[in-house]
Amino acid sequence: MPTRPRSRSGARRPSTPSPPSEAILDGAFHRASLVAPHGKTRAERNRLRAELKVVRSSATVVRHLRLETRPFLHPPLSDFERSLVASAFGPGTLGRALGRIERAEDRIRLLAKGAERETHHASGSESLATLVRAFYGRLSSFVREVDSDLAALRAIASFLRDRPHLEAQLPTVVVAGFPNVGKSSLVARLSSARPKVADYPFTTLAISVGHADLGFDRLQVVDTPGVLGRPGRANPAEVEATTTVRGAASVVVFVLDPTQASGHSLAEQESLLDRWRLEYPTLPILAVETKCDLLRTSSDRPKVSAVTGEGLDALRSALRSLLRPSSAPPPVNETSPETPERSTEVVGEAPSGERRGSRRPAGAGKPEGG
Ligand SMILES: Nc1nc2c(ncn2[C@@H]2O[C@H](COP(=O)(O)OP(=O)(O)OP(=O)(O)O)[C@@H](O)[C@H]2O)c(=O)[nH]1
Ligand SMILES: [Mg+2]
Repeated sequence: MPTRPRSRSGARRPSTPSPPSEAILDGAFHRASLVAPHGKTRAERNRLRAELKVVRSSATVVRHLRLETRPFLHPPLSDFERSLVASAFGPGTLGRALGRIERAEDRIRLLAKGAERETHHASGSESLATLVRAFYGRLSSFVREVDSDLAALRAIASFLRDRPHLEAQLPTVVVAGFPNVGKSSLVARLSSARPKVADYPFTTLAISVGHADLGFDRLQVVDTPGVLGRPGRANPAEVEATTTVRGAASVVVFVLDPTQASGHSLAEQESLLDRWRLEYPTLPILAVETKCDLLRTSSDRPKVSAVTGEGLDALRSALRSLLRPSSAPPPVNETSPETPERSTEVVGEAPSGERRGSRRPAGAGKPEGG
């Protein structure tokens, strides 16, 4: 079995991953080495071999580069996915990497065309071999030049694989708030999602989605990492949560924990809520107090408990009235028609007749081109 290299002190060295270009070039040169040209004379076969090596190696490289860019282009990322990528990897990172790889493909095609032409004029096996060697050298440097872009694309692809794909046409409820307040517990109660629940902050580090049926339509319920609301000091999980609130929510359920078991005072949590209302004036934000099995305040906010299930029907009903298009018939399974309970905490409700989930919230910032 191969063993890892050891340093002089005998300790195992951590193996550094090989650059993406290495495997791409190895594969291309291997395929090119298998060419078996047919020709009447040896000179003819030599010339054809050189030509086929140029064609086959360049085509293999271009095909590999295409495979790396394909997940981002066919189908294209949604606006929300682009904004998630931009906030995690820096604005423009994805666009720059895709552009540079596309340019590398063009340069490789041109280079191959030129080398292929030259094989028609070269005479003698020695000069053909020199020509192919020179071509391989330039091909290698073109691919190596985009190594960092290929690595960036792979990191972004892996990031997106770990994130749910949100369906743009479905209404989306984003559950947000401070860390450890009970967001994931509530998402598990409201939807098919089963996120991890634990008594420490930042249990949730990435968004996840569950589905629910409000009687008239399917609904996406998104769990988010906690947000501490420290301006300019947000960690990546917090950035992901605010990007989701801004870019994917039809309605935000802002979870407040009045018990302070989360480690944060109610005033602290309310100040973030007030800030979001100012920042996203057209986004409906439904503030909900959770853990009402432990503490019930005198506020007029909806109260819920993810432990006993208390208040969940009223919460569903509030969401239904926020999300249901005014023209839609009442749900068939509803025994008594519910009067829309407008909480005093709900702001920026969608204009009547407009289904918020069918488009990006008007208050959402334009996603940064990734
Ligand atoms: N008594 C009671 N405990 C709750 C309730 N909701 C959540 N908890 C508890 O609060 C703790 C945090 O719950 P989570 O759902 O993980 O909280 P979170 O906001 O998702 O936490 P992060 O992902 O870390 O931000 C866990 O110990 C839960 O069991 C509730 O309604 N009542
Ligand atoms: Mg959580």
